[in-house]
Amino acid sequence: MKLSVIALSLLAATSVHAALDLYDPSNNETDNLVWVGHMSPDTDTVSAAMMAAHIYGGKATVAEDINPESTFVLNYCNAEKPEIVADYSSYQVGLVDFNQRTQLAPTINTESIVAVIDHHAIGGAPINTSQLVSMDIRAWGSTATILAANAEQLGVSLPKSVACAGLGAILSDTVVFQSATTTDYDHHFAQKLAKIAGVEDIEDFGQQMLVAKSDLSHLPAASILTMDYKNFEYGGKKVGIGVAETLTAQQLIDRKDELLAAMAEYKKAQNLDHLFFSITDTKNKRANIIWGDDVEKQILGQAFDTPVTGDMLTLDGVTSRKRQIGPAIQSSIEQM
Ligand SMILES: [Mn+2]
Repeated sequence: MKLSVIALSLLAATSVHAALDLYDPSNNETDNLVWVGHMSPDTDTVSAAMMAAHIYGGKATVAEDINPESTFVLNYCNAEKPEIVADYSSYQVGLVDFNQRTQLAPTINTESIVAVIDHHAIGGAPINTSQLVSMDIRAWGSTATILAANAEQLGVSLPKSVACAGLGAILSDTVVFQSATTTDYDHHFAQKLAKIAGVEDIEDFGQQMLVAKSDLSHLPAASILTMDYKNFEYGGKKVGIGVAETLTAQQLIDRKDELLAAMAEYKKAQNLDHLFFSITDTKNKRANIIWGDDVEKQILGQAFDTPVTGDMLTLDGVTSRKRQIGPAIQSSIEQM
C-alpha cells in the first residue's frame, strides 16, 4: 500500500512539469521548453514567443503558419521565423498572448503548461490546469510590452532582430498607438525597443506595416476570414470573431457576399453557434461587422445598442476586438 502511494507520487512528479520561475529564470530547466501563442497567430503572438524564448530560454514556435503582416515584420526586422510545431505533446509549454482554451493548439496537454504571459481578460473559457502555473497578465497594449519590461528588469539584452519584432508587435496590437487599448507602457517600451533595434522612425515602420497587411486582394475569402481570428465561449455558446484590419476597407466590403459564403461554410465546419467578421477600417477608425443569421443580427443590435438594418453594421470609433467588439458581443449573448 505504502509502496504504491510512493509509486504514484513519483509518477505524478515526472508527468507534471514545474511552473516556470519568471522571477529568476536561472532556476528553470528549459531543455524541453517551447513558447507558443494562440491559433491564427498574429504579430504579438509570434514576437512574444521569440522574446520569451530569449528571456527565459526554450524555443519560439507557432502552432500555425504566420500571416502577411507578421511576414512583413519579420522581413523588416531580419528576424528568423519561429518553427511551426504540429505536435506539442512532448514539450513543456509556455503560453503567450492568450489564456482561453478555445484558442489553444489542440495538441497541447494542459498538464504541460508551465507559464502564461498575456494581456487579455480571463474570459468565458480560461485554460484549466491541475498544476500551478506562473502567470504574468497585465492590462497593457501587447504581450511584447510586458516582455520588454521583463527583459529590462532581468537585465537581459534583446538582440536587434528580436527587439524589432517586439516593436512590430506593439505597433500591431495598438494599431500604431491608435487603439483604445494603448497604455503609456506601450509608448515607453516601443521607444526602448526601437533604440535597441535601430529603428529611427517608429511611425514609418507602423505605417509600412499597416499598408503591408491591407492588401488582401490576392487572398481567397476563406483565408481572409481566419487570418486574424479567435474563438470564444460566451454564455456557453461557441462564438468566432474574425477581423481584417485594413486601410482599404472598401476592397473587402466589395467582397461581402464572398465573405458571407465563406463564413457560412466555416461556421458549419467548426460547429460554431455564432460567427462575426469585422472589416476594420484602420484609416477611418470604424468597424464594419457582418454576420450570418437573424439571431446574430439581434445579438449585434443589443451589443451596440443600435438598430441594425441591411447586412452590415458600421460602427464609428470601434477598432478593437479585445476592448470593444468582443466584450459587447459577450454581454449581449449572456443577456439573451
Ligand atoms: Mn496581443
